Amino acid sequence: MRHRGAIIGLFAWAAAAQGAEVVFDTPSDDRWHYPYNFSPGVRATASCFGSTGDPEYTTFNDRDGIFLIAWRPDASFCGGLPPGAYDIRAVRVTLTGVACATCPTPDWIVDLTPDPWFNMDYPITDADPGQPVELFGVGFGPEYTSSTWNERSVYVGGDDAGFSGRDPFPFVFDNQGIRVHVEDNVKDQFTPTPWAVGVPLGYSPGNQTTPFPVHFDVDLSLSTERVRAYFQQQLSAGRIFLAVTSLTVTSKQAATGYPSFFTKEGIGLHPLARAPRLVLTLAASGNPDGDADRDKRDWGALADCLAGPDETPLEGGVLTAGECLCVFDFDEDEDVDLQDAAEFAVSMGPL
Ligand SMILES: [Ca+2]
Ligand SMILES: [Ca+2]
Ligand SMILES: [Ca+2]
Ligand SMILES: [Ca+2]
Repeated sequence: MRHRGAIIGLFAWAAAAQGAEVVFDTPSDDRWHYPYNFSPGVRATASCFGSTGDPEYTTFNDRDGIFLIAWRPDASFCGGLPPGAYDIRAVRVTLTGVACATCPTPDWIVDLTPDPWFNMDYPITDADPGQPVELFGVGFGPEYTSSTWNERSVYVGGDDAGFSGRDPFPFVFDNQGIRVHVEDNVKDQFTPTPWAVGVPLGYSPGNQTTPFPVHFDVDLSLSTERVRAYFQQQLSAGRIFLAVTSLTVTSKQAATGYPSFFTKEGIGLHPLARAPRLVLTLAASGNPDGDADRDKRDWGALADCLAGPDETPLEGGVLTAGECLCVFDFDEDEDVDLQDAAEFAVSMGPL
């Protein structure tokens, strides 16, 4: 508990530190990560399904249809600071489910709870109908790195010619912080905890003629806060990667029965088609150097930002105006002024 003493009566502190929403409404890269996607990166939709419902498909990845998405912070945002400079309070991804008057009506079954791996092994014995749409982090290697991969990159993963892990691959952290592939979690006999499960809004299976949103609210506390740290690191590195997958049981030629989403190239196919959206809720960290404290060094950076109430923060210090707002606008009124400085002063010390 911070002690704000007499200062608290002067300002509207109650509004502070909830965090401001930063919206990324168009990915830099979005791609259906599937062996038979012959137009990688430019395809208008991406679907998510598994391959474990058919014993013939032993060389395919269990999570066969994967939607890979990445967003880049633009110049107006404070990307590129040290990871610890970002106080991330919430992360929401919204995908738009494909539906239209003329295409096959989506009829995948909504299941909001992960199914144990042994229920999804052949023959399927899933007690609750449907399989959840799950969101995970994205790891790279051995072919690609987070710098070299883009939405047009050549597919790496299992197909009818042979088995291999995906690259990029969806992952969860283990207890040591190692990134563990989840695309073959049935073969590997474990049940990963997704970072988020997709919750569709206004979706009526088998009777849906308009696109609909599917929200994924990330549990940042998972793996002892390593999931939150992942987002901090990706903001710092300049591209935020996520994978949406499912073990949805389907047959080879099925036209529906599994979730399918618009990519950014799908905008225009329907008036309600939307690109994958990422919304970060960021609070002022007061810690531009990203270490474990708010100290005099951070104070020096704040002093360089100070421009007075309702003014754009000053350039010329160690931070740009956008970075000043990102790190020091405690009361979220789009300036860095003495109110913010007072908030910083009462919160100095170890984080
Ligand atoms: Ca794309
Ligand atoms: Ca189920
Ligand atoms: Ca610091
Ligand atoms: Ca302010």
